[in-house]
Amino acid sequence: MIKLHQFPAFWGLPNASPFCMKMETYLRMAKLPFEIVVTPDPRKAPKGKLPFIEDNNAKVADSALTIDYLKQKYGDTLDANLSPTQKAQALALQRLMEEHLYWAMVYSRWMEPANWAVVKKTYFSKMPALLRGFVPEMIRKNVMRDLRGHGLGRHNRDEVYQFGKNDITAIATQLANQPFIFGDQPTSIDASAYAFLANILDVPMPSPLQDHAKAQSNLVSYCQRMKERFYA
Ligand SMILES: N[C@@H](CCC(=O)N[C@@H](CS)C(=O)NCC(=O)O)C(=O)O
Repeated sequence: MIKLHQFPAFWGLPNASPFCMKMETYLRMAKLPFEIVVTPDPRKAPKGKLPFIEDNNAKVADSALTIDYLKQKYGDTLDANLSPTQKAQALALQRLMEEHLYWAMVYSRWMEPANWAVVKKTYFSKMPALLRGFVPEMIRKNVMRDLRGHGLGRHNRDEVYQFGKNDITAIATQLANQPFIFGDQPTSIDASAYAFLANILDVPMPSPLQDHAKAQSNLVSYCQRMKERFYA
């Protein structure tokens, strides 16, 4: 059976890491049997990030590479009917969410003082008290470094959120009034879209990103639809 290694779940979400939630959602959507291995420390993962899977003797890291692997090994029921244009659009949307919107979300969690207090209390609650005294701040410094390295962290607060809000608007525009990103049937890009949107909408960390996502009623009902269909 496939083992999905991912962070512990918080806040009633399948996972507070959008990449882990994307992976779990994909496995559920593709109806592949799997079990979850809660792995709080990403340093033990093959590429130092979560999620990764174990499938018999293979370890596969990175959600996109894992989905490619699963499609090759177990077939591609979700995306088989997408046209080449839709596949190109899916890739562009995936990059928008995973390589750009993600960082605005990271900013909202780790840089906003009130949200950082929530993150600190939640993510590190199981850590021994001695380590809790300094490890969270150390990790926060690394996140700040990564935000700067990515480039989004060099902008001011308003600019970061404007970039993120534009991304959310683009997803809402693509979805329009369809049930799923490409129409009546869910495809693998819905695993990403649901994971990233729910991680903005359904977290106890207010931000202009969350306000903007809440104002897009099609995105709110989309998340509800995905939840009912794949996490009932
Ligand atoms: N490209 C990777 C990204 C995974 C990723 O960024 N995971 C984050 C959690 S959302 C992580 O493990 N961060 C830990 C770290 O950077 O130390 C994927 O698609 O799986």
